[in-house]
Amino acid sequence: MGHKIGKPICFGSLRQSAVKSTRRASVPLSADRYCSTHTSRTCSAPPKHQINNKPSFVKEFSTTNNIMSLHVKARCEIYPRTKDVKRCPVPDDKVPWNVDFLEYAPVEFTSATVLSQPEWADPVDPSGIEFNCIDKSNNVDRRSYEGDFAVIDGYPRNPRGRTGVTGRGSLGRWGPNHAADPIVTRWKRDDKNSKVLAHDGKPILQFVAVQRRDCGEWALPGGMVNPGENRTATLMREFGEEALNSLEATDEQKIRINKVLFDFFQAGHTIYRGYVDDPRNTDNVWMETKAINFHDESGKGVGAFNLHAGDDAADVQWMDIDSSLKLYASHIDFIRSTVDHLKAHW
Ligand code: RP5
Repeated sequence: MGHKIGKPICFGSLRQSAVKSTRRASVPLSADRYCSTHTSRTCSAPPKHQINNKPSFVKEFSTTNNIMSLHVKARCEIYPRTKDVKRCPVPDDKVPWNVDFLEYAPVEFTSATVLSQPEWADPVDPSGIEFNCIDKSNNVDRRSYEGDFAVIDGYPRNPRGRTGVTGRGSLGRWGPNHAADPIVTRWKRDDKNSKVLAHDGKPILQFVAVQRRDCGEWALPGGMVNPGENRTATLMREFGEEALNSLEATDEQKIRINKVLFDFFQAGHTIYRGYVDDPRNTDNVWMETKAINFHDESGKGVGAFNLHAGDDAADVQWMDIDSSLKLYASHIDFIRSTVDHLKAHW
């Protein structure tokens, strides 16, 4: 969890609709407590049951080592950390851009924090940005794991389809916002240090889960890739800050943590790279990640560390994995693939 988002609170202003094909709202800015661009118009909402009923013709998206279905959390009703930014409902069959949706009238929203242009955010106007390449002027990777994405009148378009919101929401970068997620695992063990087996005879896997401060959901301790940073460095930094509270460690503790993490994070297994079904996504910005599994087979290395929540994490724990888990964004898909990879109980 990298960017400190959702800080209060002032009033924003209207700006041009981010997607030309989207009819622009003409109502004044709502005097809500979010410093944002936030415009809305009535759009004909489909009956609620249509939103989650995936018609059989809807394509499943193939990604590295994984199948991710149509984005769902990126169409959640209320935009995260707002009270009244309501997405225009998008039924499953209207998600792909190549399906006509004439009534589509997305709400436009960019948070106050993003508009204030902190160092991790792009300018309001994306017209000077070159997409689908590495942006050398800022050292920002503007490429997508999904391949080249469309840029309509200067505005990048979400490769997974409509979300019901335009603008940047609470994400800083136009287009892909790159993150890295460490999936740190060990076997659950009993008092005698034997692996604990589930009823199916398979060993139970545990992973390091953090509770996000922004929404209270459990998640992988991932975070945004800083400009110019390689992903291993991001993984180590985020894991150290969120799961080991390295920001508040003494110098001596920091040296020890970094030494163990440096060795441990050398040999990972890539579980996934691609689009994340994150609730902050909009038609113009979206999360992408590389999720890498680091497994402590003996449980004597990182598996023996005492965890301490830090930075954006409210809590941290070694969490047992099974099919009943509910996690932030599409993290459950990454965990499921890790279970398959390590032949663990699900
Ligand atoms: C998710 O958001 C990624 O998978 C990653 O875990 C996280 C990065 O965002 P922050 O936690 O930095 O807000 O989409």
